[in-house]
Amino acid sequence: MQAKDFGDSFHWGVSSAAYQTEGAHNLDGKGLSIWDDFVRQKGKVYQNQHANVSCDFYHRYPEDIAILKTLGIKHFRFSISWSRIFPAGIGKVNQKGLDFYKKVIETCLAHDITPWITLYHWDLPLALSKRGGWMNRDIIRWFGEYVDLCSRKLGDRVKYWMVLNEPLVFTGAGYFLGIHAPGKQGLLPFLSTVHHAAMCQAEGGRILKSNCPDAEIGTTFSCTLVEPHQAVQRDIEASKRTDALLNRLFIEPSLGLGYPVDYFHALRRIEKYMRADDEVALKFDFDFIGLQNYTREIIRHSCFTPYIHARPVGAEQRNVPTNLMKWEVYPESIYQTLKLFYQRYSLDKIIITENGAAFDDAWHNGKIDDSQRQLYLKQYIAQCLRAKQEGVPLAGYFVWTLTDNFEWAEGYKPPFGLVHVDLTTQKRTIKESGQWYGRFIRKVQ
Ligand code: GCO
Repeated sequence: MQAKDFGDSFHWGVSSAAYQTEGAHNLDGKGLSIWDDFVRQKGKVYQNQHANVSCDFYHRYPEDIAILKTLGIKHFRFSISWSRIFPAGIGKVNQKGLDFYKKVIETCLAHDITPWITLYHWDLPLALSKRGGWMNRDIIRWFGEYVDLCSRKLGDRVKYWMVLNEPLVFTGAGYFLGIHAPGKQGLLPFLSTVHHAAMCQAEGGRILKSNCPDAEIGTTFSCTLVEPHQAVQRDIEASKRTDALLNRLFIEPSLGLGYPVDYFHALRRIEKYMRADDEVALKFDFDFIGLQNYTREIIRHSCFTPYIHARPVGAEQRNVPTNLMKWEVYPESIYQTLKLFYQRYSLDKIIITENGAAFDDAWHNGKIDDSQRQLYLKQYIAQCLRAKQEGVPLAGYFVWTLTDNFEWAEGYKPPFGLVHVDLTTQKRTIKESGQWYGRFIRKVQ
């Protein structure tokens, strides 16, 4: 396999996110986000770690972008921190925050690197969370103000935009399970946030399109190959419900198909939050769909799991290869997922906006020999090629992630980066996987 098999116009990149990398959590007028607050609560994050400094992308972006240049990575996906732009979520703009993103964009462009911006990667302004956050329908207006400002101020230089990052994860982990910020739990907080996030997904798309008519507007979804544990009716039904939750919940309303309530009955209660014209307002015709795939789940029926009556059979129980997140390493999952999304929805353009893995990295003679990550990437990329050769309109692939960074509730324990960061000295060391990825993609460019 060679990168040129994907074609000359294929976008090879890396992805990152503001809260996970920037640090500078309270500098230059930035307001706090729900993650700044969540990490202060004891016991929420592995060893009570936080991202107040993290890998200090806020000050070290020139160095990190220079690494992209050295490796020949021409596409860089990063997110904007809403509370750096609007410290209180709405109202007064923090010019220094805006200037920071302008500088990051300028630095990318000066190095011939294309910036891809995600508007929301989970760091809601704390001030808005205090007013109900995603549970409050007013968020459609608040988010609209934020998207409008970013696209007007930065739109002349940015061609690729994504509205939300993995809405299922921030609603599910943040408002149902309570394991991510803001730590809310229950079906009703979850359903209200799902509906408001789905409304913002479409509304954000419309605002971007109207302010930047020449830009390509996308949004991203986490997606997981779901397979039944055994070929018995109960497990098959359980895996359909899980698929509805993991893979269909946010894309289907945007395509005008509504929420997948037939497969997952508890979702019917979402109607409580819907108003007369919402079904139409939920639709938006995205220019591309970002898919983020890491693994597959094997699902069995379970009477004890509320609402969904399904539970995963963990990778460890199945004796299959795993990474540090305990996720199964199963390269075919990305192929199957690409095929599934394409066949189900006839999408015109798909980008793999994230794929990658956390492994224990070993130092050898001053180098980080992360052959497992390198192998993982090679195998997953080969499965992407297989899907592309079978007609899936795959136009890009982004590795999660450039530098080791703050992995949410897992803290710094699982490193996903192509570049190691010593958090004490902030020294960057390109891992063998990063060198390999660079060599691999430079062959076409
Ligand atoms: C997500 C996010 C990233 C993660 C990555 C590894 O998918 O959770 O987009 O922020 O760090 O996926 O878990």
